[in-house]
Amino acid sequence: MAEKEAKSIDKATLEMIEKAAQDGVRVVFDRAETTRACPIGAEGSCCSICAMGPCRVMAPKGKEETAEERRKRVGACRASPETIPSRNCVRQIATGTASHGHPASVMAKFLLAVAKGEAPGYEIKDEQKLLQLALDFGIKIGDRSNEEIAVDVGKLLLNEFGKQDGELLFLKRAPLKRQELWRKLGVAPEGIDKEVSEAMHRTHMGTDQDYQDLLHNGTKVALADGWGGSMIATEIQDIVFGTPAPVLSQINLGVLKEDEVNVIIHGHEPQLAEMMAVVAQDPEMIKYAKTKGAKGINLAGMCCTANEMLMRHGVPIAGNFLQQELAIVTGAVEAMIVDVQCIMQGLVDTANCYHTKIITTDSRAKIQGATHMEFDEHNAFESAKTVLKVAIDNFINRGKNVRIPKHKTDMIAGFSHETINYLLGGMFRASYRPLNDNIINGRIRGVAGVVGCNNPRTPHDAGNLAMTMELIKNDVLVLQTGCMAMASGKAGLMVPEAAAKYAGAGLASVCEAVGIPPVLHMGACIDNTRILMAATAMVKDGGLGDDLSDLPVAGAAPEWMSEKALAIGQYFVGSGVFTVFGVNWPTIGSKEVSDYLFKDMEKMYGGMWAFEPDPLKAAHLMIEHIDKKRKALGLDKARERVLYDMAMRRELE
Ligand code: XCC
Repeated sequence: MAEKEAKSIDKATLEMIEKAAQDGVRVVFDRAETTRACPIGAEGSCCSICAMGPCRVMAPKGKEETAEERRKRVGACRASPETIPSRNCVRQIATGTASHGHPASVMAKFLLAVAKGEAPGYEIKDEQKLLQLALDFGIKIGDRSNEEIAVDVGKLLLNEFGKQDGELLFLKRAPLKRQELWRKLGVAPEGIDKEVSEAMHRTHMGTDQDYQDLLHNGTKVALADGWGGSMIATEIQDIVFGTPAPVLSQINLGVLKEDEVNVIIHGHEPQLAEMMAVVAQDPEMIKYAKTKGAKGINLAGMCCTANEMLMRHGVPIAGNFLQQELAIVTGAVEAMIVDVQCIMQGLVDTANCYHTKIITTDSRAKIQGATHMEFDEHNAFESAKTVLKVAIDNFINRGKNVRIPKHKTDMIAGFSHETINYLLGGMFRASYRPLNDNIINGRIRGVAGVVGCNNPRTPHDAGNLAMTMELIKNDVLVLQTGCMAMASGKAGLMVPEAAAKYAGAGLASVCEAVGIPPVLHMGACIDNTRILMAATAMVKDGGLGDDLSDLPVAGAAPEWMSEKALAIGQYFVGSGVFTVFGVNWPTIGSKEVSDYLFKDMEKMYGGMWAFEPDPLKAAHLMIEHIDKKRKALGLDKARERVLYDMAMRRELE
């Protein structure tokens, strides 16, 4: 039992790990035991960039290295133990940037298709956001239709990917001081695809061989993600699907239903998911499901698609990254519909043990053994219907070996930075002023973005939750996205009542006054840009310095696994935010490289990395950083006072 508990802290997950074992099904938790992480690769000391290698350059453990040993510890080309992990790390950042950027370019084309009437069934939902972008970009509004304006906006955004010079348009959204710093340091990205391509070239054998220069370029490519690809995707999705507003739903495997057709949408691109949400409610489809003996159609999400559907439609979430196979183990899932990223190949093996159909829908992501049914956004309604029919037809094949865990929790999602603005200041005086004021008076100590994945090398959800609880207990307001947000949702931290239960007195008093949870769900991983925008709004509102690096804020990904997380972390660091990762650190094999990232970067960017696998210690590193920033702003006294001043608390009640 103890060993099983070590795999997860989530009861539904543990129950399904047990069922998988009973059913003789191997899932990610089992594979992580038999396929151990390679210790050389894990510390970044393996170079497989050319066929002279792979070359391994690990430092000797537990003894001093002699000068002679150090001299010989290099690749065949003489690549140094600093160049190798830096090069690997920059490649990972570039992949992460591409993984947000390529879907974002598809999204820009999608906006054009919607605007030109070539994607029936979709429309422009957030006119205000479209017009604001047009204004920002100097696009004529006049008496032109939304569609005409959207064509110009779409073209301009699509151009951001292939651009070879100039500067990314959204850099201008950052505080002025930050923009100037990026220009001075030469890391202001020019084009999203250009930066990815340049990073791949620089990391080719025999090109950039100065680890500092490599990592400097890593920042530039990461900024092309945060202030480029990801931001573009978020903005377009809001325009076409609507900007999220708070919505109540439920999370965990208990959202699956015994008597309905269960369909899980898993992946990252919301175009199909949006249409599935419509089609699943179509009376004709529900009637069809009834002819197969089901009471209805139950749609649920997994990973980032889940976040998208939750915050815009209130569609429940079945689980986060490490629960994808376990959803199938319930025996109650008729189809899992997947697109791109974070889809484990193990899904097919697991599905073969039950009746579930794995349906791939994206031309860029096929899986051997799965059924491929390409989604056509130009004929979205029919496409979605065809896929859904396959799921409904499969209901009659559901076997007797069904066990759905009872566990599910209420959660509120949909805190876009615009919504936070309204909630804090009210519709007619929307502003971040109340947040800044409460930071200044010390009721809120600071703000943390705690984001990222699950990783089977560390107990599922445990680090995510321990860190979040520690932060809110210490009056730090926590903003979350991705699979991390789901860990908090499952634990009941995303309802307003959680403030009184788990948050420190100062934070709880503000949450109670505004009616928000102490942990705010801000969306999918691309929506980390909403956190950048919230932080920028705090700077612009005044009183907390004049750059992002002045703010009492910090970032973390305690259970990260994806290269996208590294890109996100690097764009936070490059934007001036102290960022701490858990599990493993890709350059830990080199003290020089790690020192550069953990210490020297602060001198350049005002933000730096830290690696701390203990989530409580990591939370305290973040709190220390927040306190350091408070002190620099002269706010340390305010916080000392607020702890004792009951009159100040009563003021709010
Ligand atoms: Fe990580 Fe992004 Fe994937 Fe979940 S889904 S495992 S990247 S948190 Ni986005």
